[in-house]
Amino acid sequence: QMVSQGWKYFRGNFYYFSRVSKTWYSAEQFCTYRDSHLTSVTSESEQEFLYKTAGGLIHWIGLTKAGSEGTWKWVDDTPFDKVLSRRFWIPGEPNNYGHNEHCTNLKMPSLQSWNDAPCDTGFLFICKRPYKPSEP
Ligand code: 2F8
Ligand code: CA
Repeated sequence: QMVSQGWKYFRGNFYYFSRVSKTWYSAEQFCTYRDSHLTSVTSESEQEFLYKTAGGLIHWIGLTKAGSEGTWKWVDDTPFDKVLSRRFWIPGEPNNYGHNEHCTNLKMPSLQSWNDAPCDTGFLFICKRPYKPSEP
């Protein structure tokens, strides 16, 4: 029996908090190799779980800009809820600092914790994998 070593369970998903830094895309590749994606955030309780478990360290999440209009998109294809998400940005973010911030990390130990940052910067990261019970 495989027991998802290093993955933490929360409300129907397993989460992996890395101990090494990677660029955003390299982190996403690490996740997909393990049947997961950089995490989406779809509720206040999930956001609370993530920032508390992150322990005050900056972690990439799965939010990146896509298309010519540069709209935010979850890499796991969860629809992006702009209204819900508004409360999760750090006040003043996203600011596209230096016109080169197209990826998002969880920066502060707070419900208002998201910052947009350059995708090529190395940070810790969080993968999320749905819990799928195996057939009997
Ligand atoms: O003041 C907020 C600002 O702080 C940094 O830029 C000086 C962050 N840069 C990185 O994390 C690389 C900005 O993203 C952030 O908006
Ligand atoms: Ca920023």
